[in-house]
Amino acid sequence: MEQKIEQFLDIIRNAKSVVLMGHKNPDGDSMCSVLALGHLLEKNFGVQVLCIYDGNIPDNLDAVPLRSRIKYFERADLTQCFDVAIVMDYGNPVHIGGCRPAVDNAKVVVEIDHHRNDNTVGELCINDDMAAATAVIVYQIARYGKLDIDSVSADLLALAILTDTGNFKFARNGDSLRIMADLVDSGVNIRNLIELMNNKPRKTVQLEARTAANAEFFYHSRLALATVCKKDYKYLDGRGEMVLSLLGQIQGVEYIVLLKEQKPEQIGISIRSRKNPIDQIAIELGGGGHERAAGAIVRDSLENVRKRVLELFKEV
Ligand SMILES: [Mn+2]
Repeated sequence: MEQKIEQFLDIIRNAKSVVLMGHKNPDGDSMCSVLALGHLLEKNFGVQVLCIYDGNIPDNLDAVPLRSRIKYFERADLTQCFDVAIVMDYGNPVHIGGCRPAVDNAKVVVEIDHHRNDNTVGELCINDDMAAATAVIVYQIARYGKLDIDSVSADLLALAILTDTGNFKFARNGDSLRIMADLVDSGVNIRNLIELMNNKPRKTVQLEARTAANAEFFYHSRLALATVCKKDYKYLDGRGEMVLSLLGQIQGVEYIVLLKEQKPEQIGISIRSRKNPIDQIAIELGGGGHERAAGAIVRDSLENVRKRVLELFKEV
């Protein structure tokens, strides 16, 4: 790891222009890690930095520091040849989406990720699948390189860790907690950061509440199933994590499914489990993910997808 960080810092010392990106439809870790590293590199090395994304940024991230610095890929010139492209928190090359030309045109490609990935795109891969967030690796790079972590980068790293660990529920080891302790000692205010993410439009919160209230329950109420139809889909924030989390708090519910009619005949499915693995169900639907948080997109009617999902859960 240290040798790779050393190599990375060497690459940056020799670079003038750097483009950074995370996965499509960025979450807190993806976007804030990109912005934090971009800011650190700009301030500490004087390189020219461009941060880009594909998809949509959730409303709750609209107020994060430097939010305006990350550009939708179509509004950036990706035909230019960057000295370095840094691909972060992406997991799989398909998740790079429309940002891909920036990777293909770069002289050197570096990746920094905490997903398990057999299909890497970087010549240099600083990957650690035990890290609770990509931001954990960014912090380690900054500390190793003795970079100045100013209050903006500190807030961004803290936001990335808070969101990806679900406020530390998913921390797999003590690293993210130790890093947060350092960040708090350096002036980060966790309460303010969480408050900054309470930033959704009223219609979104009302839709989320209504969707949870209208959920159906199956198989002795072990499965909760909620649906967002097409006319409401635009109000849903991100993947609908709030709805999934609300339903997951119900006593006796083991599995939570959210069906989202993104377009006619295109249904996004998010599946969560409180105990048993459900990634196999997502794979059978043509998707994938983690053991207890997975999803898929199926091109069929809402009614047919609902039937198929219910059929698959019959077995579990
Ligand atoms: Mn992540």
